[in-house]
Amino acid sequence: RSLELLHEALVECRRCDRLVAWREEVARVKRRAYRDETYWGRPIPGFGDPDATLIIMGLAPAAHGGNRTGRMFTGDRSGDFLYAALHRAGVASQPTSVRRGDGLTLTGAFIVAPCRCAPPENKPTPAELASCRPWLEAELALLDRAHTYLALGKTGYDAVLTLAKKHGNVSAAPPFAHGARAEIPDPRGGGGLAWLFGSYHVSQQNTQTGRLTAAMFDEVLEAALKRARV
Ligand code: DU
Ligand code: SF4
Repeated sequence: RSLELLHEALVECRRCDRLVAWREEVARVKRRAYRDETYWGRPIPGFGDPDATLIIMGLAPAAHGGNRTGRMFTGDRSGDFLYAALHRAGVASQPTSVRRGDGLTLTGAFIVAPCRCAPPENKPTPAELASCRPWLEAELALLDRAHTYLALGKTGYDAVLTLAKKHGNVSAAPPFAHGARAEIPDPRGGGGLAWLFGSYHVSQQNTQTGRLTAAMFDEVLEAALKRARV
């Protein structure tokens, strides 16, 4: 219920001028293949199991993916790759994520991002990430059981460390790499510890080039899930 209230407020956010302009322009111009659809064109709430112990930290919505469908990683190649893996691991109820209302649910995992509006070239600025951070903190604060983080890419990895740093020392954490892992101060506060795992992002740029294979991703996901299920 409180997550729903947070999401109702989030989708009204217009704090970042550049991103508001971009998300709305993309929604107006559209991609030819989707021209008969009404794009979401707004901030994207987190998605998944409110009782999750595993938090999957992405980057930002894709212009014609989340920004079109209104759900994290839904309706694009990144999502095809991610949800197929989550389904193999027993986390996602379906291997595909096409649109909101398609019946997909997650068990044990919740997907968030440090930037909630589609940015030009998939690159939010540091100022935009800072503007969006309170939304992330507010959402994590409502995910009571979260204690393990799987970051997709360096921006997500650093976003987790930025939160953790408010609650303790993160200097022992390795820099982002595929397969990097660290025990860190709980990014939600409270004085406990959490685990952070890093993976290359599931973007087409990585998955189409073989930089990130399904086997590589499954391995990191399994390691994170094993820790999340402790
Ligand atoms: O209808 P609801 O229980 O408020 O769930 C909202 C939303 O979250 C729905 O799209 C399913 C998803 N979800 C999930 O993925 N896993 C859960 O355990 C509970 C809800
Ligand atoms: Fe608001 Fe975040 Fe979107 Fe900026 S990126 S407009 S802070 S929801």
